[in-house]
Amino acid sequence: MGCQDETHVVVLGVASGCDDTTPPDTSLTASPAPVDNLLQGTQITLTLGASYGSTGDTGAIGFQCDFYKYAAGDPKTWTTCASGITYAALSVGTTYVVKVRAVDLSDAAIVACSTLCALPYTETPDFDATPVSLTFVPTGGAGGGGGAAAAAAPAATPACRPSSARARGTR
Ligand SMILES: [Ca+2]
Ligand SMILES: [Ca+2]
Repeated sequence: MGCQDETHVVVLGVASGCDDTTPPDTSLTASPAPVDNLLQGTQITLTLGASYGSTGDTGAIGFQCDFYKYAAGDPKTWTTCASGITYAALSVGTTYVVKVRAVDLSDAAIVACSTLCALPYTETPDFDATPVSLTFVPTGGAGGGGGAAAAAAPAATPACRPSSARARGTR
């Protein structure tokens, strides 16, 4: 097991440290939630979460998002994002992908070192190596009913017209 805090310790002028090899685990909830990859409407809001599990790590957590059109390929451009982020004005029929990874911000600010920091060392990344990925296609429309409600509305309208026509006709 690695340590949870990469802060260097300096004793008698000699710095030593360790490498936190357990980054936070990412979770994601989308609203509205795509069903069979189909997103109702043209925008999506992501509620992000992260957990260190049972490691006892208390490092501050942040998030990075990689959002792109599937057809364009993954740019692997990770930008800082936060829970509640909304992607709006999406194109109907276009396939989008969003990947999210949690970051141990405390350790990301520190270059980890081995027992002796003077020795060359390649640290384990401080972000979730297995990002959460969500693929979806906006279908347009709005409101809670979706296609079923849209189909029901025209059916109800003709039912009203004959009755109102009869009412006028009898006068
Ligand atoms: Ca940590
Ligand atoms: Ca680090």
